[in-house]
Amino acid sequence: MDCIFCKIVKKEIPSKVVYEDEKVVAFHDINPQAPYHILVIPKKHLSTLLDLTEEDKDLIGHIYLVINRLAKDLGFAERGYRVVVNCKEEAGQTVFHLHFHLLAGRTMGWPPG
Ligand code: D5M
Repeated sequence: MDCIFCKIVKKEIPSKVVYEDEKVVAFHDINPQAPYHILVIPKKHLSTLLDLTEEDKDLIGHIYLVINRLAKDLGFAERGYRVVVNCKEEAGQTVFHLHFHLLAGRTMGWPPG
C-alpha cells in the first residue's frame, strides 16, 4: 500500500521519532503548527477515525496514554495541550492513515479554523 505513514512505521522514509512501542509511533510533524507538534499514529493502517471497530478500543486508549506521557516527558503537561483528529476531507485530513495531532507550546484559539 502506498501510504506515507506506513512507510514511516516501516522506516522506509525518515522521521523524527520521539516515542515508539509495539502498537504506535510518535514523530514530529513536518509542518508544525505550534512549538510542539507531534503526530501519534497506530502502526496498524486505519484510513480514518471512521474505520475504528470494537477491536481497536484498547489501541485508542493506549494512544491517549502515550499522548499524556509525551506531554509530561516533553514538559507541557502543566500548561496544557490540544489533541486533534481530522476525519476526512472537509475536516482537513490530508494523510489517510489515522493520526492524532498533539499540539502545545502556545495559546490555542477557538473555534479552530
Ligand atoms: O495532517 C497530516 C499531517 O501530516 C500534516 O500536518 C503534515 C504531516 N506530514 C505529512 N507528511 C509527513 C511526513 N513525512 N513526516 C511528518 N509529518 C508529515 P492531516 O490531519 O491529515 O491534515
